[in-house]
Order: sequence, then structure tokens, then C-alpha cells
Amino acid sequence: MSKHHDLSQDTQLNQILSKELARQRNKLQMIASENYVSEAVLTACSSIFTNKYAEGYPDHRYYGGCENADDLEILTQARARKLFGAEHANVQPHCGSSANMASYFSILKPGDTILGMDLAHGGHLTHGASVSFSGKLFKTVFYGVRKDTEYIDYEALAEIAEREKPNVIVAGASAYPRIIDFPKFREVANRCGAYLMVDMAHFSGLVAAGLFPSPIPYADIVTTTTHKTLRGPRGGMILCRKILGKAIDEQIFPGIQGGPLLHVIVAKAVALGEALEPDFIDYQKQVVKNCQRLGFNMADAGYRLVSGGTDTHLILIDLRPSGITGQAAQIALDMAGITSNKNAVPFEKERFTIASGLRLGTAALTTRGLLEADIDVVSDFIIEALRFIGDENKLKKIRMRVEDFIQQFPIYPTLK
Ligand code: DSN
Repeated sequence: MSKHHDLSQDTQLNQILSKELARQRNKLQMIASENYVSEAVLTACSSIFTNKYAEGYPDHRYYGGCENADDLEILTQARARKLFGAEHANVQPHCGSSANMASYFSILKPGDTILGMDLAHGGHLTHGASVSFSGKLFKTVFYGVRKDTEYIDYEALAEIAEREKPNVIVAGASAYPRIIDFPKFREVANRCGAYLMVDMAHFSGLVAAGLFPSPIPYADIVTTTTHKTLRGPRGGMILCRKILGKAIDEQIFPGIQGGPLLHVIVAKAVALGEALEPDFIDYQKQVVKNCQRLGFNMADAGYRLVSGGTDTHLILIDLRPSGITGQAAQIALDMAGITSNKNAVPFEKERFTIASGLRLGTAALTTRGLLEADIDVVSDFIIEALRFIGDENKLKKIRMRVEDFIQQFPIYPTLK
């Protein structure tokens, strides 16, 4: 057997894998869109289904030998429908972007209008940004947050919708720390005859646990990734009303994707099964408690939180009053063993690559078992690192303390 057929003998690749495992083990993972999957999900990702093609849907496949793939997909769809109370589920999207793309294609024609949340106000690239397919193929208009409260400006949303008559309104965001008023979105969409699509990628775990209002009763289509607060494998999913199910399915396959990643669908089934267990609710409650504690600590240290706090798993810090850029903060935190990301804050003028904000999330640390008192320690590390931006020595010393601290919360003990 050549060394390329035995992973343990592939030194080059092993070095990369063990360095990544060490990075995930020894650093504070605070990117709001990441998490640590269970060992069961991890194992499921590498199941035997990686070998199988299954273009099509259960009972309508283009290849033979799909009887087990059918059972798998039917089971996964059923778990998704049960968890979110949805009429129809498509579990094939490879990612959130393809879930959004297929959703648009099922209800829009090129040149139709999308009304989405401004990227600079917390929205997502696929909600109409000019650099994304969504901004290239469709006409796009945006709503955002109010300058005074930094909550979504629902009045402006209604005015823009009235004026622009969008074909679809997209609710959902990547850097918005507050609850979203879905009944209000529905009312606005009804008034202008638009579809309502909700991208709940960031908060779908909170929705599953009943800690964030469910968009399902209000939206025509709900998309999500499966790897953020939902704590599954990297991938996407679409939930919709039965009436749109066929159109959505056709746009995923053959519309924009080929064969489904069945091994990822196995892992989605595992994660959905985990999310149906009662302790998933306790986990999500702790995610929010931890995040609120983090927000409180950062504000207490003088940092300005966009919207003044959080209802969710993430906070967004406006660094402008502190005289630091998002990029400088991200680099300093990285040196201190804290993984985060710079982020635009509403109404800022800085380039996206520099940005004036810092986005922090607690989903991953909560999976490791951190509670509020531990978040106090984490907050102190962050505050100290931001104070010593540019001082490599000091940041390195913080990193050593971070590494020491996080050993109390082991992950993947059997992995090497
Ligand atoms: N890239 C994701 C995030 O970090 O929020 C959104 O898809």
C-alpha cells in the first residue's frame, strides 16, 4: 500500500492535521459562525457514504444502488422537519450560499429585485451584495439598522419595500446581535406582494431550542447552514412550505448542484438528532448567557457594543471610540491565542478589509463547557490583549496563559 493510502504514514498531511487539532484545542475559538461538532458528527462525516453518488431525490435517483441513500435522506429530512416544525426540508445544499441561490432561483427571474439587509449593517454577501451572484443576477436594494438604536429600522424597511416593490425580502444576518421581528417582516412582505425568505444560519440552533422566535410560521422559505449554532457538519439546508418544495428541490438538483454529499448528510442527521435531545436546549441557553456575560464585561471595560448588547450568541464591538481598527484587534487577539474576526459596524467608513468592529461569539466555547465565571476569565484575556496591541511579548505571555486555562476544557480526547 502506498503511503498515500495510509494517512498515518503521510507525514506532510499529518503535520497539517495535528497542527490544526492543536490550534482548535489550544486557542479560544470565538468566531461567531464556528463551533465544535460532537465526535459522533465528526465520525459521521467520514462514513462509507462518501463513496456514493445519488443525484436526484429518494425514489427518483439517476443511479442504481441508492436504496440506503434513500433511507438516509428520508430520515434526515424527517429530523429537520421535526426539529423546526417545517412542512418540507431539503438537506442537500452543500453550503448556505447554495441554499440561498437555489431559493432565489425557485422564486425569482434574473433582474427581479431582492430587498436584503445591508452587508455593512450585519447582512450577508448572498443577500444582495454586489460582489456576490445575488447582486450580479438580481437588482438589489437594502434596509439596515437605525442610527440611534442600531436595531433594524422596520419603518425604513416598510418604506423601501413600498417604493421598490421587491420580489423577495430577505431577513437574517451574520452580525446582528438582536432578535428579529418576523411577524413585522411578514406584514411588510404582504403589503408589497413579496416573498419572505429568512436566512437563519447564525441563529438556527437558538431557533431549534426555542430561544429565538421561529421564522417558520412567517417565511415562505427558510435557509440555514448546519455548522454554526446548530453544531452540525459544514453544509446547508432549506425549509419551506410544501407548495414551494418541488421548485426548491429542482433548483438544488439539477438546478445548481450535482450529487449530494451523502457523508455530510449522515452528519446532518446526527446533528439534527442531537438537537432534538433536551440537553441541546440547556446548551443553547448557556450560549446566550455566556454571550450576555461577555457583552456585559466588555461594556464594563469601556467598549461600545453595537445595539448596546445582545440577545443571541454574538456581540459586535464598535472599536472606533477605542481608537483601534478591527484588523488590529483581530491580529492582536490571534497572537494572544484568541480566534475572532474583524467586522464592519453600521455606518462606518473604513474598508471591509480593515473594518472598525470586532465580532465575538460564544457557541464554540460553550460546547467546551465554559460557564459565565469562565467567560469572565476569557473577557479579561480579551481586554488585556486589546490593551497590548502591537506588544508581541505581552501578547505571547497572554497566549501562554490562554493555553494553560483552556486545558481544563478538553475537546476530542481520542484524536491525535
Ligand atoms: N461566513 C459566515 C459568518 O462568519 O458569519 C456567514 O456565512
